[in-house]
Amino acid sequence: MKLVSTFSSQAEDNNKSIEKKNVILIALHPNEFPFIGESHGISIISGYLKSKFDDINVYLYDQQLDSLDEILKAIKHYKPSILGVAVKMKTFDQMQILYERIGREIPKEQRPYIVLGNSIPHFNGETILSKYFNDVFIGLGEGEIIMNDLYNYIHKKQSFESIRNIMYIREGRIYSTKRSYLSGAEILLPDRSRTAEFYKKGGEVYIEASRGCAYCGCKICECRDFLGSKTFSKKWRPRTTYLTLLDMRNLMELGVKNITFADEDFLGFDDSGIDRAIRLAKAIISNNININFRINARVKSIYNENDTAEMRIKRELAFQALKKSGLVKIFLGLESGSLTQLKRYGKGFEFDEFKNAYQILNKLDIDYELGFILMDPLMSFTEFKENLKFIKQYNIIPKVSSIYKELRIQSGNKLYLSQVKTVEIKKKIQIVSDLDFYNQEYNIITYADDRITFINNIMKQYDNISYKIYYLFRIITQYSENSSKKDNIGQSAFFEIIGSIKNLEFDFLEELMKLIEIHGLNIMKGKELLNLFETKKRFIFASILNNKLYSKYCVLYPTINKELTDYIELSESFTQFEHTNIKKVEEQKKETMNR
Ligand code: B12
Ligand code: SF4
Repeated sequence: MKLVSTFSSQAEDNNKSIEKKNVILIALHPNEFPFIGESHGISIISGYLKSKFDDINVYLYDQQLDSLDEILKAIKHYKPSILGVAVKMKTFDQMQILYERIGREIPKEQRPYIVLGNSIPHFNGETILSKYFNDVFIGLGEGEIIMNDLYNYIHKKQSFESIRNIMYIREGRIYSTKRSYLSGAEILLPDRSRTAEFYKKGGEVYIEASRGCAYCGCKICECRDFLGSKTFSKKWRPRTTYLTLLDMRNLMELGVKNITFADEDFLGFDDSGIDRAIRLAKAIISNNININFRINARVKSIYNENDTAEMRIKRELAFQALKKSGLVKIFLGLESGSLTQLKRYGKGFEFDEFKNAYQILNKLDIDYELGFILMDPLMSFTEFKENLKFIKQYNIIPKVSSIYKELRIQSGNKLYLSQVKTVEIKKKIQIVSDLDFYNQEYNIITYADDRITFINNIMKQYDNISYKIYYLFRIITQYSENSSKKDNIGQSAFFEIIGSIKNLEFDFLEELMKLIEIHGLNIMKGKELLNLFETKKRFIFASILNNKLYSKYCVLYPTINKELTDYIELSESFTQFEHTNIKKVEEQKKETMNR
């Protein structure tokens, strides 16, 4: 790697005219991302700093609420000593603009120490320092740690060398200090100064009850290198029940009625995690906290085949108690209905465990959404068929978050990537590209099985212009329940809409499967099917727009309306939306298939 050699380190720059007590934290946001939600990372860092330092002033800015001009104005006004930026996935272009404007608009002596944190800097620190910005600090892992130490350093209470979780470049060499993790008790109260603004705009509000994942073993997830750890004791760290409760109480006082636990693994380690969940649920009830909440859980947290009979009962009791205390939905990482694919993903549970978990959730009448990654580049046609069969067998189309979804191989995802590399060498083909830095993904060039490449090419076209609007509906239903309560942004209309889109997608995939079985990789017939299903989809979207099914309930109404109108404008044959036309195409298709 070529390193920059002429660097004047931030750490050696002592002539800054900055306000030592002021700190600004910014969360960048991808352009035109059709969703808003509080950036919990910067809120929790701010809360931590405020509780550690009496004299500190922390100001929160978020591109979802504030323009870049407003953010720059604040930097000029407050002259902070530290500017912490959360460079979340897909925001590196925003970071470049911000950096360039700081360089242009803020005199050198007034420039704060710039710290970049969150996932892009964490996984790409060396590249950022050597190729993009050589005068920033990279915050590794949990940002509370570097921000605490850097603030102490600025106030001459700590040496530069003792700052933890930092990466920086000096005289062409990259240095990084040892990773440190917070204990659960150090997950303090977040700064909720901007929560109400997000909530009022229909944005999602997050909270934590733990950090990390007790399993950290999936080959499609890099949590073991990020907020989790490879070291057993640091993998999963529960927050204190007291602070979780206090946080919820504060949110209730702000008028927030719906929240999502950001925890990757809400229940964590076996017995202790279940006991803790029961304690938390009881405490929520006894403290009269009335907030609906959603959690992420693993299949094994609901049913574990190694459990004793006593433990099995306890698990059910925990979910009953959680439901009683406000749990309205669980996100469950199922990811596949094929045994071999599940193994490749390293999910670490058995299908029998899912079967039991599924029965328990249905019995307890707890709503759930199943994470599902149908397509991965190493998938075989047999696995594809197994997945469709599985979805049908369990009748889970409405529960699967997306029927057609390609695995995203993200930066840092070494375990899955190494499986790809092995197949690439064996088959002498290139399956994935180099890392696409802006998207933070290794793009899939081809699938190992030609039949999957064929299906995927068609599905990509099918998804192409409707992706954004589909994503919007998906995210609205993800953060709501299919209930009749009127204070819920995701009313049943949304579930009906998303249900019909998912059913259509499933039918399409099934038809593609049959086509391949009967006709092989016949491009013409594939296109005919694509046209048919495109027309059906346009019909669904047009009727949503015409009937304004969602307008009464939804704060996201203007966004939905705009996206739908754009889609309709973009789709060429809008004028052919007559239902009769669809029937005609279907009849033609039947004839073709029968020939
Ligand atoms: C909520 C969430 C979302 C929300 C975001 C809402 C919002 N406004 O932030 C939505 C649904 C929009 C979303 C979208 C996506 N997400 Co998301 N998301 C999450 C989730 C479940 C929780 C995030 C959270 O609040 N965590 C809790 C807080 C405390 O952690 P944190 O934000 O990471 O912050 C800590 C550190 O990162 C660091 N830090 C953060 N900011 C800063 C700033 C500074 C200066 C410093 C020093 C440190 C620092 O310190 C913080 C406190 O310790 C995480 C999983 C998880 N549990 O973290 C996935 C996760 C972050 N998402 C992920 C992905 C892949 C995505 C998408 C790319 C998916 C997609 N293709 O659409 C998009 C990207 C869009 C975007 N830029 O936000 C991945 C990232 C993987 C990776 N390699 O980095 C995660 C880790 C899930 C996973 N295990 O795969 N996501
Ligand atoms: S259970 Fe979730 S957080 Fe844990 S390793 Fe698997 S995907 Fe990652």
